[in-house]
Amino acid sequence: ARAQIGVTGLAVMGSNIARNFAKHGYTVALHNRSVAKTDALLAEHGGDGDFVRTETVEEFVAALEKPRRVLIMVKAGDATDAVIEELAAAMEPGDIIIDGGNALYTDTIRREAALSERGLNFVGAGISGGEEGALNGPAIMPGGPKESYESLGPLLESIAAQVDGTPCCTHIGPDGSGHFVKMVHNGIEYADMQLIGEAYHLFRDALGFDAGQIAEVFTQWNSGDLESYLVEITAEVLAQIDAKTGKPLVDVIVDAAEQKGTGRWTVKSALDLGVPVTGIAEAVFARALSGSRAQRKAAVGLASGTLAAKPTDVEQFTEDIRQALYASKVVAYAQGFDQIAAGSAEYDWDLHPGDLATIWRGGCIIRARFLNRIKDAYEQDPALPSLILAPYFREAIETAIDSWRRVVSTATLLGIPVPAFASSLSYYDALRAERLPAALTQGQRDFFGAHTYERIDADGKFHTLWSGDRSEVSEG
Ligand code: NBP
Repeated sequence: ARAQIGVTGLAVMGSNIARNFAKHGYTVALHNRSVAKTDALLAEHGGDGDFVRTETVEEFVAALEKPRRVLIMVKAGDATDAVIEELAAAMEPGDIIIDGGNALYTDTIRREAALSERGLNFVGAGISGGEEGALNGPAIMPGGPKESYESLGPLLESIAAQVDGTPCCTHIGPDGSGHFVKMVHNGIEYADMQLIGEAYHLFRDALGFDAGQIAEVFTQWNSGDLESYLVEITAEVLAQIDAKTGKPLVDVIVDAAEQKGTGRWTVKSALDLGVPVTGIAEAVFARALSGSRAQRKAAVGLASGTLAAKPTDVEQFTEDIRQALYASKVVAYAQGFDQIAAGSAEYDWDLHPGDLATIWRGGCIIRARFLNRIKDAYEQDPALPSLILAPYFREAIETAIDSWRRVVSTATLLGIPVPAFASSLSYYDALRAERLPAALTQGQRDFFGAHTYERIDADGKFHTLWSGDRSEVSEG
């Protein structure tokens, strides 16, 4: 036995991570359900480092140094359970099984509990960065027993992306916490993509820019506060010319967005936790709406009203969109971090938001200059009630606020949908409101269901005898 790590599941992600380990000097045992993938990897990239080819699970497990460390990179769901079962039967107490797939965090909680009863360490590691990240340095979010991180951490940290000498990998917390934060990361990614999409839509339909012009704007933005992987690739996608038609590629792609489900998971979890992640939810719904092709086709031509007035100052409106994007992005992250805090409290995970901002600075899809600001904000005040209240973001929004309102109102008058810009602004306005209409909601609930309400001037719960003499009684 001489391999320090084993990788099973050698599709694109698993192969690239195995190569990444090998390039960092580790001996990597390789396994895949069908041997063909193992052999293809060795044929193409066997020269990347020291690999041990195995065919059966028994051979694979026998090739590993103790405590054995196996990274599973198979299709998330039933396949993961099947592979875990086979491995667990062949492994010994103290060995470590890592699931690097996109597992639902509640599955990870279940798996960790079952495996720890058998003496095995189970680590649910969220891995972000796609194929390229897997090969050259992803962001890794491992959750599981702290002890296992002592043996596993150095390996993961060495293959992770590095920013300013800091690896984009740290022990997140117990059981499902790694996959939970990876899920919220993906939710934030959805919101960020939707916001960028809305900015693009405004340039196209409010200012009449073509894809090439919009690409230039995004390229320029990428050298400022908005610098990020998503803004960078947006410019590249918009600049791409279709070889077949000579048109911008984006103009020949069908405008129906698909999803694999991690955004939906984030919103479902947020609903259960009672956290308003409006930006993420709007992003998930916007993709669903775009995909309702028959309905959309039938609705083309519906009235748009008569209030359309295009912005006259192109330079000003361009800056307005930039500011609206930045402010809405702050809201999306603030909401995502609220969900993380709520998950941490619900499951007793003791998560550290500043650590997450630190490891998301590189490797992952939402990597951005902006994350340095989030890291600083949590360093200054680990108990921030909302990211929006950190001095830096508070001021950024103060600078952006008029632009943000102009963008949302202009879009509304022009009939351009901006669900994420608008809901983020509403969220911000609701958060800072001194009095919300929720008082009326409570009155209604008490009226039809005797659900009681609290008073601003007395402790306790109260109920008005709505169907009686309408006097108030104190409850409990
Ligand atoms: P896929 O998600 O396409 O999974 C293919 C792999 O799963 C193959 O190795 C396949 O073996 C194996 N597999 C299946 Br399917 N059913 C199996 C079973 N019952 N028993 C054993 N092996 C089984 O691969 P991927 O796109 O490389 O993604 C791997 C994981 O990483 C997924 O969980 C994914 O969600 C996650 N992830 C992907 C990305 C990305 O950008 N693609 C990013 C981050 C995370 P076979 O070769 O024998 O069919």
